[in-house]
Amino acid sequence: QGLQSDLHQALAAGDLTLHYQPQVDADGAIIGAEALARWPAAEAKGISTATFVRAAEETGLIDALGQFTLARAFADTAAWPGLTVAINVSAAQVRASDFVGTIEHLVGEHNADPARFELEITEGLLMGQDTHTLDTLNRLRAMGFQIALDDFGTGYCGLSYLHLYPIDKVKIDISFVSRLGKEPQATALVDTIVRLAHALDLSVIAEGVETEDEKRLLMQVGCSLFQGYLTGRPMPPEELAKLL
Ligand code: G
Ligand code: G
Ligand code: MN
Ligand code: NA
Repeated sequence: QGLQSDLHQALAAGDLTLHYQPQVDADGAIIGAEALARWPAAEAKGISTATFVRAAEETGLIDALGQFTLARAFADTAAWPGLTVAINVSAAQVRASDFVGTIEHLVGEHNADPARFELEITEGLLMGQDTHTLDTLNRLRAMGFQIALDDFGTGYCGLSYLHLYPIDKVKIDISFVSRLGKEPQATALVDTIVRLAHALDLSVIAEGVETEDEKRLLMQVGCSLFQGYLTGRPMPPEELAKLL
């Protein structure tokens, strides 16, 4: 209750910001960045982004939070030509009756080029296999947005949804990456995910890459895009701009 009204006020007051985590290729070149919401006043009280995003999802504030993130990412990204920026969107946002209209409005307002953005969805959104979700994702794709499947491998859907839905990229979940080099089966598992993605013409990025060893094992199985503390923590936009 308290968190809900605090977040409502913070959004209205413009107290939230976005940090950006670099995504790099095999040569270390920054090819993109993931936008991650930050609320400094909450963080100071020990409330994580995951906690307030979940609260927003549970209380209907996710549309307002989502609109903040989209608008801020569209504005920040204008200064970074050539970079693809990934934006997390919650299932409840995509399922809202007029997500496409909302996003069209924001694109117009910021004169944004959808082709420079990737919308990160999760398997949970796809589990329902409903036509509204399929239609929404198809329309976003037709506008030029790329669709990435976040936390890949942690959900409970079958593999069939991978070709039923318009998906461009999968993000290998950190839970697989962090087992590389520790558990013998981890490499085989990641190898299978990469092969599956490539067989379906999807690109693959590994998230939560923290060590050179993980990066090396990922490259060995054909994954050549990385995101994680090894190549850069989430940082304010000014800091990312300096790295570009
Ligand atoms: O850096 P990290 O602690 O930021 O993120 C925690 C969780 O919050 C992740 O699951 C991430 O996807 C999610 N998240 C971060 N920013 C946003 C946002 O702007 N919108 C949504 N829907 N989720 C976000
Ligand atoms: O759910 P999603 O994948 O969007 O969230 C990514 C989360 O992972 C964010 O909270 C982000 O801050 C965090 N993160 C990014 N890189 C690393 C990493 O190398 N290690 C760990 N443990 N977390 C990371
Ligand atoms: Mn994400
Ligand atoms: Na993830």
